[in-house]
Amino acid sequence: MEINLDRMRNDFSAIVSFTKTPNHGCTRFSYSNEDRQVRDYLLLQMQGLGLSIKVDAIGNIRAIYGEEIDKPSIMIGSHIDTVENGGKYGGLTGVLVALEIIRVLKEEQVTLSRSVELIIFAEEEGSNFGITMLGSKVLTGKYGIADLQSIRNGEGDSAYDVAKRFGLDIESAEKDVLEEEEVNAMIELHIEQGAVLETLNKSVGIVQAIAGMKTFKVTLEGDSNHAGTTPMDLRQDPLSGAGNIISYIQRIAKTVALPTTVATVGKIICEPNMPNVIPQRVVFFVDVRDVETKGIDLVVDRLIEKLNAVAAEDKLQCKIELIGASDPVKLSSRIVQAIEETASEYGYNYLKMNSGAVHDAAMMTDVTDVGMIFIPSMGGKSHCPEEYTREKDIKSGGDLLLQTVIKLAVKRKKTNRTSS
Ligand code: HGY
Repeated sequence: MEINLDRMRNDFSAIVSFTKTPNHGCTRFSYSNEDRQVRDYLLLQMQGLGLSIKVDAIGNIRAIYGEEIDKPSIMIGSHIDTVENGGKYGGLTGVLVALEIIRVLKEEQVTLSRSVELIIFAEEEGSNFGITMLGSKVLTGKYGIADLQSIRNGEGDSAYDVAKRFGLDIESAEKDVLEEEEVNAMIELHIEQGAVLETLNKSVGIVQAIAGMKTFKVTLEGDSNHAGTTPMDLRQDPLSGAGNIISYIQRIAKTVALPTTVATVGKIICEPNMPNVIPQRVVFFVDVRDVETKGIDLVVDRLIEKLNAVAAEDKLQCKIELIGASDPVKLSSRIVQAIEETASEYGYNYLKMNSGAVHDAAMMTDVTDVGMIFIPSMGGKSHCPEEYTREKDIKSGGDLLLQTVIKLAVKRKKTNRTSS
C-alpha cells in the first residue's frame, strides 16, 4: 500500500496556480482570494471522500475520515498559506500528503480502530499579522477573542475583523478549542526548509524538537531633516541607529549565543523613505529562535541593552514590543518511536533531528502526542521561489507517514503465541 503520486501531482498543479505572484514564487496569505481558491479546491476533494468537515472560527479546516469510530483520532496535516514570494512546497506538501493518505485508506478499505483527521491550519506563516501559527494557537486556546481583536495587520485591521470579513464565525473562537480527548496523536509532514538532509544524503528526518521563537517590533523615532543642510553632529537619524542595532544582533547570535541560536531582521519600514531626507521613523522586526530558551533570552537581553544605548547616544525615542512568541518543544517519544520503528521496518535512510523552523505541530504538543517527518529541501532553500522538493522525496515521506498512521490507527491482530 502506498500513496499515489499521480493524484498528488494533479493536486499540486491545480493549486500552485493560486498565487498572487505567478511570475515570482508563491504568495498566498490566509484570508486572501488565493487562499479561498485553494480552500474551495480542497473542500471539494474532502467532500468527494465523504469526510466530516468543519471550518473553525479562525479558518482551520478539520476533516475526519471514520467519524463513526468513537475514539480520539490520528490527526495529520499542515498549512496552505505562504510568505510573500515564497515556495510552493512549504505546508502544502504536508496537506496534500495527508489528503492522499485518506484517499488510500478509503480505497484500500483499511479497517481502522481510530478515525483519521486531516487538519489544515490557518495563518501559520504569520504573513498577515506578523504572528506565526495563529490558527493553531487559537485552536489550542492560546489566543482568544480579545487577542484577535488586538492583533492588527499593516493596514490596522484586526485579526478578528479580517476573519469575519472572510466569512468565518469568529465569535465561536473560544468554543472551537481542541479538547485532549478528541486526538490521540498528531503528525505533521513538512519540507525541512534547510540543507541537513540533502547534505547528509538522508531521505527523511524524524524531528525530536522544534525551536522556539520570539518576534519583536522595534520602533526608532528621530528628527526628519534635509540630507544636505543638516550637519552630521546635529542629526537624530533613526535609520543609522537601526543599522547599528541590526548588525549588532547578527554578531551576538553568531559569536555570543548558543550554536543553535539564530536571529534575523527580515522586515524594515523607513519613513518617509526618501534618498535626500533624514528619516523620521524606522520600524524593524526581529525574529530570534533556538531549541534552547537560554539562547533566545541571551539575544533578547543584549538587544534591549543595545537599543537603549543607541537611543541615548543618537537622541532617539525607542519602543520594543513583543508581538509573537512560542517555546521550544520536545516532541512525543511515543510518536518519534512509532515513526522510527516504521522507518526501520521499511528500510528508510533516516536522520533524527531538530527543527529550526517553527511549525503548527509545536502548538499541538500541550494537547496531544506530536511527531514530525521532514523531507529534503533541495539546496536548503525555503521561503523563496527557489524552494524545491523532489517528487521521490514527497513519495518516500508520504509512504512513511501512511505506514505510521496505519501503525497508530489500526488495531494489531493479536498473534497466537505458539506454546514453546
Ligand atoms: O517561519 C517559520 O519557521 C515557518 O516556516 N513558518
